[in-house]
Amino acid sequence: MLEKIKYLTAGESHGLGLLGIVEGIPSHLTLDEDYIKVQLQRRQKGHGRSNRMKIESDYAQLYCGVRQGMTLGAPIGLIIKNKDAKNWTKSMSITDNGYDKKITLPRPGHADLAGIMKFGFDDIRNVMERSSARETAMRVAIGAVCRRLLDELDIHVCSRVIQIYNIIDSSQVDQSLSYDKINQLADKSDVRCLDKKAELKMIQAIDNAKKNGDSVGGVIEIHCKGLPYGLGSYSHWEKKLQSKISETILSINAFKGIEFGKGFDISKEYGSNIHDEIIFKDNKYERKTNNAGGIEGGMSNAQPISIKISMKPIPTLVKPLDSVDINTHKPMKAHKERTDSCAVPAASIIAENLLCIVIADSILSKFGGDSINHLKIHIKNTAEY
Ligand code: EPS
Repeated sequence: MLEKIKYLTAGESHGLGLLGIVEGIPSHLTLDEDYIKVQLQRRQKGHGRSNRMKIESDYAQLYCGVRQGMTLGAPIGLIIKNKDAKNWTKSMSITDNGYDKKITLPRPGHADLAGIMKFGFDDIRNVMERSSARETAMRVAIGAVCRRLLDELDIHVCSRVIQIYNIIDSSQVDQSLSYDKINQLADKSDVRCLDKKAELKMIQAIDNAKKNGDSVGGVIEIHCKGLPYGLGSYSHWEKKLQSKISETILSINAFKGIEFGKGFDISKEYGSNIHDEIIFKDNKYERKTNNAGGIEGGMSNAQPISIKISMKPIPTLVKPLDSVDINTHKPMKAHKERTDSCAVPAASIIAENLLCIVIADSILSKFGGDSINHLKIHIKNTAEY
């Protein structure tokens, strides 16, 4: 659970748009719409996305909480309009207009079946509109606000795609490069992969899936550097940093698993091979390796945080799987409509920006500060930073 930052989103995929409110951002942080737009545009790219991304050009309007280019310490309100909404006016009308075309064929892997059972709907559209990953556009905008705060503190986040379908890029990220540079290199690739050979095969894998009416998932890697000791805590279960990160990251649509550092592979090793030995160099502690991925005992240990996340293949399939009609209970193929064949590259941008929310929250929890200057003074006055 986050401690200092609260945020809410609202909005349906084909409704008028998305609303967001974020509370807990200190005053005096310079912020503008263009800064947020960069992250929204990064999220819209990637090989394998549907034509929906050609319709949308996401832009978050800062609606309140910012004055003269500067945060006020008040809740910040944001609006992203759905350009596609004009094509859905009948189906998505807020008032009852008698529209009666219902979707009754739940898609395996989607929220459809559990969603209608939970809320008592007879039309799957009522579930799919909000369970759609469209909502992540607003979360990226909110993440970008938090990222602006992290910029001020010289904390940086980067990401890349290391697997699509069964194609793996096993190269290590060059930690001597700036994270801006790593993001620039990844952003140049249509699949956000840094290895050119793997990139080509990943694109082919997506094209094959698309040709067959199918979809593919993958694995994303994220890094965050510039962190102090002691974000999170060992002292209480809900304060552990890996729990906070997992809660947020695994809330992203289609994300199924998370690993920190060497992750699951660590369980195959002797302890003596895997724990990161400590040295003292240039008046500070260093580590010979970073297999723990920057977190020990539920706290940041001043090494880069490194995480891997797996994303399942998108469940809306052009060649649909077996399902059952919720009215007749007769076997039918699942509902199909416009869909992405792969959204892993976009998901890496979502994860990057959502990680910024957790890190900003952990920084504010540890150091506090109503204004960005107070926060900086508190950090400077804390010896272990
Ligand atoms: C999504 C289905 C597709 C994606 C959408 C997520 O939308 P549509 O049904 O309009 O074709 O494009 O993603 C976005 C709209 C977005 O902004 O990322 C789904 O069912 O989750």
